[in-house]
Amino acid sequence: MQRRAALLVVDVQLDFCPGGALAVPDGDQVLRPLNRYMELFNLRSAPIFASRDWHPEQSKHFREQGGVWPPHCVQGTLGADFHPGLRLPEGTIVISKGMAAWDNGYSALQGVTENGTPFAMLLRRMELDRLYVGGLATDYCVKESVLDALREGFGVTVLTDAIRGVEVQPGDSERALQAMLTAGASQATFASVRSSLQAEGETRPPA
Ligand code: VGL
Repeated sequence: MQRRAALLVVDVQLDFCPGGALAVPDGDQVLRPLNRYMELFNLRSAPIFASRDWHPEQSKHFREQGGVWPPHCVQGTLGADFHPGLRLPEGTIVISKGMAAWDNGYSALQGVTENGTPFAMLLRRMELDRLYVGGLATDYCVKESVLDALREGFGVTVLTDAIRGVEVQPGDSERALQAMLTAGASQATFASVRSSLQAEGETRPPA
């Protein structure tokens, strides 16, 4: 594990969970593993980012305006809220994306903080060099965020026990994972992430 790693929790919002406007099958199954990851990163004082789709009412991303998706995650609506079962630690940095009517907003790397700071710029400023990524949906926002982060020069580990896909076509999630790995991402699950974080903690020189 690199010294300067952070956790990115992608779009765990009500509209992407069962009962939501664009429900990902078993989308809420990411809650339990992500809560464990957040606890782990938080204990080690590693930064945690949570991205959210944050669309205007009128968006070319939506079917009515020529897009492919039903309206979802409209700014200020209940469906745009993070799932209440997601235990975001204090200090979690929220990244909003898809805020312009022309913007699909798939990639968190194109998102901004509450102050409007571009996420990629913030990652560099914080001298982070690896992102551990989980959330929704494997075949859209997780995939595009991971590919974008790799293009921007960051190391990326996909948390395969903490992602779920939309699966417009069966197999989309598996193809998305393969595309991420081919582009240079690693994959890991909880036990191995925990032990690499521990190993890193042990080798770190005393402060
Ligand atoms: C997403 C489809 C449409 C996602 C967003 O968060 O993965 N998927 N908009």
